[in-house]
Amino acid sequence: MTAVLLHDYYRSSAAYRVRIALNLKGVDYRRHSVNLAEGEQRDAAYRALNPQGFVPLLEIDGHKLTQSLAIIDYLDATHREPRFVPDDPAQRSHVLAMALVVACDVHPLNNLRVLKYLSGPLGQPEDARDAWYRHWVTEGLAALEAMAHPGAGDFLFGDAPTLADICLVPQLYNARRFAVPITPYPTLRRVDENCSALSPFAEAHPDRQEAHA
Ligand SMILES: N[C@@H](CCC(=O)N[C@@H](CS)C(=O)NCC(=O)O)C(=O)O
Repeated sequence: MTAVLLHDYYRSSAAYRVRIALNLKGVDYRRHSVNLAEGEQRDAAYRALNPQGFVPLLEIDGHKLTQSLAIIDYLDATHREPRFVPDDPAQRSHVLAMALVVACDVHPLNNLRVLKYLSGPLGQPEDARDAWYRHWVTEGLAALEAMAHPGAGDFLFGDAPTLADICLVPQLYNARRFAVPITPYPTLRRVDENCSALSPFAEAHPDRQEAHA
C-alpha cells in the first residue's frame, strides 16, 4: 500500500478538518506543506494536482482527492469506524446541516483569496476586511449555537464526535485567531473543549504541525 500524503498548510482550517478525520479513523499519513502565505498554492506544479489551487488535497489509495468534505466522505466510506454521520436520515441531515453552516456559509466567505480580493482589487482597508471576517463568523456561530440545542451532548450531536465537530473546531480556532468573541456560544465552547481533550483533535491542531514541513 502506498503512503497516504496530505497536502496542507498548518493554519488552513479546511486541511485541519481532514487532519482530524484522518486521526479519528486511525489513518497514518505524511504531510506536505503548501505554503499559502507564499502563494505556493498557485504554482503550476500544485495546480496540476488541484486545479482550484486549494489545500487540502489527499493522495490515498492511488487517488488524488480534493475538497475537505469530499475527502472526509471518502474516509468515512472506506474506514467504517468511528462513523462521522448518523445512519438515521433525520439525524444525518441535522449533522450535515451543522457541518455545512461552517463549510458552505462561513468559511468560503473568509478564506484567503476572498480576504485578498477585498483588500486588493476592492481596495478595502484592514479594518473593513476584519469587520467582514467577524461578521460572517458571528452569524454562523450564532446559528450553530441555536442549531446544536436539540441534539447536543458532549459533542454537537450526541456523545461522539461527528462531521459537525470536525468542522466546528477549526472554525473556532480561526475565530480566536481573528479575535472574534466566542463567549456568547456556551454550547460551542463546551463541545470545543471536549473535542480538544481527544488526541485525534489535539494532534491535528495547527500548533502541533511543523509550519512548513
Ligand atoms: N471548499 C474547500 C475550501 C478549501 C480552502 O478554501 N482552502 C484554503 C485554505 S483553508 C486555501 O487553500 N486557500 C488558498 C487561497 O485562498 O489562495 C474545502 O473544503 O476543501
